[in-house]
Amino acid sequence: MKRNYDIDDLINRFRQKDKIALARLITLIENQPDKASTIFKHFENLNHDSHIIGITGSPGVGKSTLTKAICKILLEEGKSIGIISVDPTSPFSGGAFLGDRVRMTEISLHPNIFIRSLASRGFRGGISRAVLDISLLYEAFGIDIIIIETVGVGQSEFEIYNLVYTTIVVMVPGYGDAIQMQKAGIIEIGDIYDVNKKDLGGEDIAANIDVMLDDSSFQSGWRPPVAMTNSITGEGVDELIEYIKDHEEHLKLSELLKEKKQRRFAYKIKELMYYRIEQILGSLISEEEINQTSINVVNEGKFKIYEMVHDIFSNVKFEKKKKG
Ligand SMILES: Nc1nc2c(ncn2[C@@H]2O[C@H](COP(=O)(O)OP(=O)(O)OP(=O)(O)O)[C@@H](O)[C@H]2O)c(=O)[nH]1
Ligand SMILES: [Mg+2]
Repeated sequence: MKRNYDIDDLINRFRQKDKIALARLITLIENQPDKASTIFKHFENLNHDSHIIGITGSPGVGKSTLTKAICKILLEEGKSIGIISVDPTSPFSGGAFLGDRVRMTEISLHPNIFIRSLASRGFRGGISRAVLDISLLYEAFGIDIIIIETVGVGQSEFEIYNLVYTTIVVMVPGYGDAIQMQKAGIIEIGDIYDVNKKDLGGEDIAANIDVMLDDSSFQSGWRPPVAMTNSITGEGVDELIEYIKDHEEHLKLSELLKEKKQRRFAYKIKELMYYRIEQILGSLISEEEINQTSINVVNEGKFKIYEMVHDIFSNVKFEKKKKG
């Protein structure tokens, strides 16, 4: 059943830092994307930036545990944190690790923390859209730090990489050799590398990454550091947080943050444009016309399909208005 919430009432409560209102607004935008512009219009005059961190790595390397450990320290510093977990089996989203999920719930009860999880399937418009919309709402809510957890398989980590300012790549002892990492493209996306589960070793892999980074050049002037953590005991997490802060500072002092912001929104703008183009095309080319063309293709020969599609388009005219 779709519930209708009064948007103005939700926004009022949202402004009073009501977590439930935040949750409802997220759900509203997820289910009814056409409401987004009405909702975001209320925040036009807000000027708050969160620092956005991506934590990525193979399944089971300890991303969620590490996120928890990071949150613990940041909460003590008085920061507010918004987590977005893009991970079907994550403790946050209630996968296999029910025990972890229960522990995470403790953290989620803290007034300064907010957790939202996305199953990687079943989202209208895809994960990256949902992630961007949720982060915008977190930013409007005034959250200091946003952490996005993604499993580093497939395309998603690279997509998410466009949406965050600091990417942490998490690895574990026995991960494999340097060449494998290079092949996986992992060495290009990290701003910080973390070898987690340091209680199980991992000096060798940390050294490998270091050597590899020494061989690379960094136009941005930022040479990614390599941390080692035990996210269960919290060992090394302080240092990791220092690296995060250093990177944030580096982004701010250079022009890089601006670049990253632009990349974040270029992504969204493109997506919204494609959506509009689809709508416009739908209004210019009717289903009937498409059906008729398919009949023609069958009657006149399948090898004409390209020509016929070309003909449809030759009757459509897109024009960009001149300015002024
Ligand atoms: N020994 C050891 N185990 C750890 C450490 N950090 C996490 N673990 C354990 O590793 C397992 C996986 O941890 P998660 O935090 O769920 O890992 P994840 O990367 O979020 O996993 P997915 O979300 O499923 O990809 C859990 O049993 C953790 O308790 C660590 O530093 N040392
Ligand atoms: Mg996880």
